[in-house]
Amino acid sequence: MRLAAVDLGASSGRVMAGTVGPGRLDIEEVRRFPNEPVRLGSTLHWDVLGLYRETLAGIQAAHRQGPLAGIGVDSWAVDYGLLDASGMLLGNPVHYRDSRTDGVMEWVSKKISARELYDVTGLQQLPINTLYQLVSEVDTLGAAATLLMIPDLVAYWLTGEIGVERTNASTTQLYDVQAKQWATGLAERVGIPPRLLPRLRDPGEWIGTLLPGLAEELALPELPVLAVGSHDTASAVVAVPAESGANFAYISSGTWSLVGVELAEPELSDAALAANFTNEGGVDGTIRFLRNVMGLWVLTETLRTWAAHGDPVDLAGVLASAADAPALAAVVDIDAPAFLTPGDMPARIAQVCRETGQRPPGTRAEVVRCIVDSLALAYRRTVRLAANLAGKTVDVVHVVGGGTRNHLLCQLTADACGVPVLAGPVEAAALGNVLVQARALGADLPDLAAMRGLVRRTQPMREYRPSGREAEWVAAEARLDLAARVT
Ligand code: LFR
Repeated sequence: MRLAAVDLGASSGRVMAGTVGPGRLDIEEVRRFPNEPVRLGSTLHWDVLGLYRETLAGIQAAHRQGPLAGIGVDSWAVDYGLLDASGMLLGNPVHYRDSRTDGVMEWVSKKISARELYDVTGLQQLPINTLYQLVSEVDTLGAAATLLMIPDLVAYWLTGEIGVERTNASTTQLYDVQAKQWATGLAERVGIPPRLLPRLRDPGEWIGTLLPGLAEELALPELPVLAVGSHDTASAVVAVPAESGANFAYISSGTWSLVGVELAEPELSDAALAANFTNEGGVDGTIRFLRNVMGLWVLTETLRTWAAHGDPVDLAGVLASAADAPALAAVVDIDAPAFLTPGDMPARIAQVCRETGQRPPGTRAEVVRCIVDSLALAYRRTVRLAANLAGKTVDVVHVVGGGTRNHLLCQLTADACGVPVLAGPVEAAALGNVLVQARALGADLPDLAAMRGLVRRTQPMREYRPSGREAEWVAAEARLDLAARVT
């Protein structure tokens, strides 16, 4: 059966066509498009209508290449659109990197303690969380009738059906991770009207069929639209090709790097709260116990800065030179708030190096090496923390997503973590999306183990073995700890 996966990432979107059959799983890219934010006045927006237009064109092209049995939509998390009572979009969705949430986390923490928020939602504290975004616009919520997360908004435009899928709801910090319902009590206490929070959907649920007018306009049949793990990370984790019973950690590596382990129940200990680990909802009721590491965003924003200064560099070339640059010469805390917002990353890296008593990287290759070393160091810490906090052993780290193309980063991840890295598949989110649709339409994929087995048997993977330079990573980590104490 052939299925369309609409996978909208923070840097690019794509429509992929997947074919699933007994022992068969193929995925091909039908349409890829950039996802470029638009600054309007002082506010950073998503171009959500542009994404919708590209989505339609992608679905249409996918069906022309071979009849589709279903469509599933996943995207980055935490962002949303608001509808009025007549179902019209109220305003253009705002980008989670917009500065409207500055100071909001602190304001909310005076009303609801971090401990209480964590007890209910299990979520890590990040200024990007939906909760903080909604509080930042609380005065404008009066006109809103319904909140839809980005994939739910696209599904609504496709089908006319309203609802929010659970894996993405779990990233809002307005979802009760144990009761598996909206945390309406928390919402009310910060002025968010609970009426905004619509009915929840499970991955695999039938959302509806393409609206007749839309189907006609696109010359398509009224195809079914199915709920998938609509949070891209939830879909990506479905497609982690782990062996049944393996002790694995995963890194879903893209704009962000989501680093953690899979659990059956949320882990809400004081230590997990202090380490700022999140308990996001996964497909089939699993918990994604992980931390957001700043990810390839810092690298792409660095390349963007150089290009904006009229001096573009080629990624493959600069990574090759970075591989030859001195290892661990300068390392930064890649998760520092300084790296969250758009801007001149090389200047910020230099600044952080100076503040922490290190010589800033000089050449471009050194800047890139600093970023890649710092990412690998963050992976080392996070994988170990996840294992310790969850009482698990990690024997292998699975890296999935676009970051698997970065061989230097994969090798350094194996070196830093001290265990083998298995890298692939690249298009994990789209594969997870397709697999959940296929199951909903009757494919014999009863559980995550079956889906992962199929990915393992059909998709390319590359292994990286640690090169045994543990002492250098221990020393770099100690340097970072020391620097954190100085600043
Ligand atoms: C990855 C991701 C992360 C989420 C971040 C912001 O694409 O979905 O899981 O924390 O984007 O939405």
